[in-house]
Amino acid sequence: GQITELLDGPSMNRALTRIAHEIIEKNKGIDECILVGIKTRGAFLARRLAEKIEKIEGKPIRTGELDITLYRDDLSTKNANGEALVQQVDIDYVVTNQKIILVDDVLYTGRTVRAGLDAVMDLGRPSHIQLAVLVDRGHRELPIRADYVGKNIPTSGTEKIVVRLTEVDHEDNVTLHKL
Ligand code: 3GP
Ligand code: 5GP
Ligand code: MG
Repeated sequence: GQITELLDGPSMNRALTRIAHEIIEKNKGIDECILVGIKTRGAFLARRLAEKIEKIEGKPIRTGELDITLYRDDLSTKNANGEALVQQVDIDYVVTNQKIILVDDVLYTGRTVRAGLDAVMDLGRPSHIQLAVLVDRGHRELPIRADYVGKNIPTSGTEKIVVRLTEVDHEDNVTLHKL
């Protein structure tokens, strides 16, 4: 099918730079913040945000990772009828009274994020949980929204967003694929 480029490498980098600034501004600094990336690509995005935030603030920010797998019969079906399952929690800090910022590449039904919220809240009582995504493609099935969005991309159920990151895909871009 037809492929459209939505973000090239420089545009992606600018969006992440903006989100890094927004995170610092909204939280009045980053002392109580922990960035938690959802594998695979969300974890790389969390590391990129951490690098930018550290450069801006001149001090380190804590990071962690969650591995959440979505069980779906068919990723291309119109209805996202799968359930998200937390496979691994890699957060080496006390979360109680801290601000957790979940990071994912694409926000769609919200079921992955819901599983992420559960996993974090199982560890303690964060003061806040926020969400940063590179792409919000709409079609939420749960009352979940992102606090920081790289780009809003209204999609149909038959379209697919492909996020490529140099860490795993040897290039940075976001493309829309009409199936
Ligand atoms: P990523 O998080 O490394 O980008 O969820 C595991 C992987 O499967 C994700 O990889 C994501 O790209 C892909 N995936 C999961 N659900 C969907 C979906 O509804 N549409 C598309 N296109 N990819 C999905
Ligand atoms: P959810 O439907 O739970 O919001 O998204 C499920 C998972 O699949 C999330 O990790 C999300 O990043 C990913 N995902 C959902 N839709 C797409 C898509 O169109 N493209 C890509 N690359 N990932 C997607
Ligand atoms: Mg993802």
